[in-house]
Amino acid sequence: MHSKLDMNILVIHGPNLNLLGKRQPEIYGTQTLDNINQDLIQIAQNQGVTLKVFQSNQEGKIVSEIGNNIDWANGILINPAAYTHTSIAIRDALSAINLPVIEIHLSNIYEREDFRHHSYVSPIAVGVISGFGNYSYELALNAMINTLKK
Ligand code: CA2
Repeated sequence: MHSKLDMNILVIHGPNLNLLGKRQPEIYGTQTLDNINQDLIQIAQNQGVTLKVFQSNQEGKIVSEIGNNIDWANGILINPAAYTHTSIAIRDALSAINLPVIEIHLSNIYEREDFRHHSYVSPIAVGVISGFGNYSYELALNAMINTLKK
């Protein structure tokens, strides 16, 4: 039995992450997005936390999902994928809702191409977790729960 923490966390996966486990396993691992989501839901349930999970390949849909959860979410975990490096719109949506955000990457974006070294999201995030494969998500969820407990 676990007491309810009364925390709602929105998890957003950006473009192409639906391909996880199906393409380029040497970079992104063999776990599918469904596996990752199931693990997160399990951890959340054990701690009495409610998760909502969303994936889109479209920038505007991600912007809308952020805005639509303004009254529901207490925190946001986001792997913006390639939009990390391009999207002022996603950064603005995250700033506008004024909730703690943790940016997640499966790969270590700093050991990769130069264009991946800049993130529009990092300056407005409470923290960034990059380079631990699917474990990056688990670390981020625990970090968010810890942040919201304070
Ligand atoms: O390391 C990460 O999590 C990234 O956010 C992944 C993005 C990339 O653009 C970022 O620079 C770093 C790419 C996600 C694409 O995911 C795929 C998964 C399987 C097969 C192909 C792409």
